[in-house]
Amino acid sequence: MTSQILEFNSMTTIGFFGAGRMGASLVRTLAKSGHEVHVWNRTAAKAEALAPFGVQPRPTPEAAAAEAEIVFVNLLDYAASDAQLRKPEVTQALKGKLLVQLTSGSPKAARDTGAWATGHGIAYLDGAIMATPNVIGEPDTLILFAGSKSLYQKHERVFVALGGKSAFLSEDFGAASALDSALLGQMWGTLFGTLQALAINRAENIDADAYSTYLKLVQPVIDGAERDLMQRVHDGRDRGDDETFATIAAHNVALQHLRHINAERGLNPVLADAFDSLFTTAIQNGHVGDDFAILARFMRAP
Ligand code: FVH
Repeated sequence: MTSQILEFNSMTTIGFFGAGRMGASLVRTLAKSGHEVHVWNRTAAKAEALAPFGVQPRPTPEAAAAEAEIVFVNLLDYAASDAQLRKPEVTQALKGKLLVQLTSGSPKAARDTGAWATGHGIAYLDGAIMATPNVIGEPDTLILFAGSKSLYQKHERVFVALGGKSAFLSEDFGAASALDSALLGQMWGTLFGTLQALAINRAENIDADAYSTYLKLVQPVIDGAERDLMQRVHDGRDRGDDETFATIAAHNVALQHLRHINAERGLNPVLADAFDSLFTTAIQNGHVGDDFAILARFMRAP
């Protein structure tokens, strides 16, 4: 009985702005975890569609926040979010509560919203969802948080229910979005590289299964080069040395082959040309014999 009372007491009344693809998944998961969830969505029908999951639709954001201890926001972007949060009646309804921003945005937008919330007596956590709606609530799902550490710890059960690997990063409001941006940069690098490979496969009639087979064989080499690059940039060992796998000169020669096949086959040159511009800059700055890691210097702010 005691644990049931504790369980009941640990249930939280939650306000939620947004019932899109991600918002609806988050809301259903919170309700399934036993929390009372009051949801508002610009298109009311999407909030009402969540009622069968034990969720209570509310006609306005301030109504969704009124009885809540924690208020989540998951709207399309910060413009949509700010337009709601900064309505006087919504700001008033949020005072004294914890606002958890799960809308994607830049580190600056997160810091600006954190400063705004703090200035209006609203506690703030900024979150970055490193997952798609279908895996919300799974044990391996990762959501990054930054902001009020004490309130993250107080409500950790709520956040871990949304993603079992959820983690608190820092009291810097922008930290979750910054790490999200870095990880997205890594993801898009891989996905855009895949697009270039698939374009060549199609032009040269390379069988998809064959390509996958050989990619698996080469993947350890790619992973090893990535580890070496990260370590070298971390250590500052970006000049050519005896352990350098391939110099800028060697990489650049190989890249020209890629540019030639793009030209010969009429493939979109945009990615290879972007890589070429970095190599050209490095070479023009006297780094033809240096390690690939030297390119990190040309990605940073001058
Ligand atoms: N979907 C995903 O996999 C990614 C995973 C990582 C995190 N993102 C971020 O989550 C935010 C919402 O993304 P979404 O996929 O749920 O997007 P939609 O299904 O389009 O839902 C958008 C909601 O935002 C509402 N909305 C849009 N514009 C406004 C506005 N001007 N005023 C008020 N609300 C607005 C929209 O309302 P409605 O169209 O239903 O009336 C939806 O509730 C996003 O930041 C992703 O980057 C998801």
